[in-house]
Amino acid sequence: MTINVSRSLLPTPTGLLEIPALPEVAQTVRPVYFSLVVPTYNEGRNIQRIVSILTGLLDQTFPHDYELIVVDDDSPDRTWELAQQMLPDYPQLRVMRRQTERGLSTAVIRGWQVATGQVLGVIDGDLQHPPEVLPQLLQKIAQGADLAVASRHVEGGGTSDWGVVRRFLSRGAQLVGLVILPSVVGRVSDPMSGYFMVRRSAISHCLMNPLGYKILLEVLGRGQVREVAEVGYVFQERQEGESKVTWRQYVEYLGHLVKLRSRGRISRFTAKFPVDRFLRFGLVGLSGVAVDLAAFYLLRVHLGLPIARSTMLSAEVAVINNFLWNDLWTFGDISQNQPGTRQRLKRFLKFNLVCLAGIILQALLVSLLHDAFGMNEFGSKLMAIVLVTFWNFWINLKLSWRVTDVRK
Ligand SMILES: Nc1nc2c(ncn2[C@@H]2O[C@H](COP(=O)(O)OP(=O)(O)O)[C@@H](O)[C@H]2O)c(=O)[nH]1
Ligand SMILES: [Mg+2]
Repeated sequence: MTINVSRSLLPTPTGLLEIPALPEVAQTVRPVYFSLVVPTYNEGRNIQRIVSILTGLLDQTFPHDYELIVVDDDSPDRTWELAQQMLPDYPQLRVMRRQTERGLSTAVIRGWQVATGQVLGVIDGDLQHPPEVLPQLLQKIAQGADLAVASRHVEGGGTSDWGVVRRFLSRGAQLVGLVILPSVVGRVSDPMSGYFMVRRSAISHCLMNPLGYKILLEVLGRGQVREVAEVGYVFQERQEGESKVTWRQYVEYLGHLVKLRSRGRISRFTAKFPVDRFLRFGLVGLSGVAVDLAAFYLLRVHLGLPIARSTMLSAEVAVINNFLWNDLWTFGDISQNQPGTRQRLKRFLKFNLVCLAGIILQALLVSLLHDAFGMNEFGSKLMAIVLVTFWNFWINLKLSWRVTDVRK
């Protein structure tokens, strides 16, 4: 009889995609510390392996204090049934077979709705997310992060052997996201990650309404996530089964960004525009102008270099000047948490790229203001400088000096 009970499937929640708070959960069941959802669709060839690896790992860390929730969308290959067969031997395993809804993001939320953990996580069911990273993610949460994301784009992260096109598409999608929804997409280095954990308290009672694949966007866009931490991981190649990603997911991704944006939730994270920081950034920018002119004078007059070379070199000297001041002063508090020459070099490279993009943007704006709106040349240039300074500041804040670690 016990076997019958333990072999039964979880009920599938319906209605609003809202996660209850812990006190409500605790009234009906004994909560665990950690609930990990594994969304699956046609993962029959992976499911048993991943369940046994994950439980093996979690049994060591949280014996009896975790649950593994497989949420399968009624896969034609009967993934859910294969998982169900494991129930008697894996007491921490739960299985849900969804028959009325489909889609990765909603599957994850439905899983979290029946979860009892204080910490809610998600990992792909195809072994492309290395399970060994789990303890590191959990450690970040224990250290105070509200959200710990496994990232391909930080130290220790990567993609096994992705071709140029795939990398380009992935980064392109990220860039589009940064333009449409900078305050959400810019908070993590890998906003497309489907491998992360979040404190229940950060997302309980937020009405979710995701579109498509990118559940992390939804968590960042609607939750109350304060501290974010990242852990590098290498996205493995699929050994068994097939990816379900098609061109449709790219379209859904764009729709998801627009949807999140139009809900006006952005202001909630950014809270207020960081005026202090912006003023410091502006002052550093002005110092850069002086440095630029002085270096130009030195190179052109004293060293007699050609004008084009002097211009480029003096501009780079100004970029270095600005970077150093910004790194020490404007964003000093953030840099402190990302120590080491390597990290600094990375920030410097990003800063350079942003400056370069800023120059191009400035040129475009000047010609637009001048040619299309008939503004005079210097007026256009001044206006373009002001606009690009704002843009520059924002992108640098979100990209070069992004906060990615838990405050010490
Ligand atoms: N429940 C559920 N899981 C899905 C769905 N689509 C994909 N998945 C699962 O989500 C994970 C990631 O999907 P995958 O197709 O491998 O994406 P990729 O790794 O980006 O190519 C895998 O475990 C899939 O089985 C879906 O519609 N419903
Ligand atoms: Mg996959």
